[in-house]
Amino acid sequence: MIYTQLLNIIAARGAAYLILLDPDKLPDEKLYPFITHCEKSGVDGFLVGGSLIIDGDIKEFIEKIKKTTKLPVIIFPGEVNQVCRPADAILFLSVISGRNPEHLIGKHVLAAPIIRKKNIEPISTGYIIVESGSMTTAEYISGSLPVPRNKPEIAAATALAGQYLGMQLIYLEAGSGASQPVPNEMVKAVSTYCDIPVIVGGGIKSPQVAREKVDNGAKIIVTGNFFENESNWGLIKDFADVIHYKSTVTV
Ligand code: 1GP
Repeated sequence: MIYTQLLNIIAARGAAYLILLDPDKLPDEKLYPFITHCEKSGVDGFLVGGSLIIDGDIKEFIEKIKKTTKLPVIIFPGEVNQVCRPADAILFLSVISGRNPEHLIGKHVLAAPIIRKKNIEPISTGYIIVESGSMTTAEYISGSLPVPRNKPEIAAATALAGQYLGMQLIYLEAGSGASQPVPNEMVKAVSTYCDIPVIVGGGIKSPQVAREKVDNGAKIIVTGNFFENESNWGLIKDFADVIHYKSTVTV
């Protein structure tokens, strides 16, 4: 089970590191070397998907990734048509920061039978979109208001409600390519108020910032955009090392 695997990594290494792969932005000639580099650098798994995919064929993309690596591939869905094998798991996301019923339950009703039929592990995730400067694709596409970035108490209450509804993870999302990541105070408020692991992603562009999120209680860090620039690939290991602050322990 991928969820258990993530919990084991968190217990052994302090926190886990996932990289988001965008089918629109990784052509084959970059995909294979990138995945191999991630694997060697200590990345724990991949998220695939996003709020908007223009060109990429997600099924074909996941097949290629699975042929290259044994690391888990987890769908990070923006739409029901992104549910496909051979992904290992799917973040079964509810946009609990918003009040748009389609993203709270509507899409889920359509996706659930497909997830069951394809035998993909669903990981129930409360998705909290956080204000990060200008409007992000996640905000726009989900048609929902983000949590104001200076209101950690709203994020904490929302996350706790997600936990009480039975969710397994909370995802604090600043949005892909956000100019500012989720504030440390908010990561701390949510992490101390809830008992379920907190994922933090969006706009994280340095190992130092990733480490700040972990120091404030994040249990999973996600980066995406930053590695679209190949000259940043050398930093993947630095990210993995600071996130795995208990890295002397072997999993
Ligand atoms: C987006 O949290 C992820 O959903 C990653 O964001 O692309 O800004 O790293 P970035």
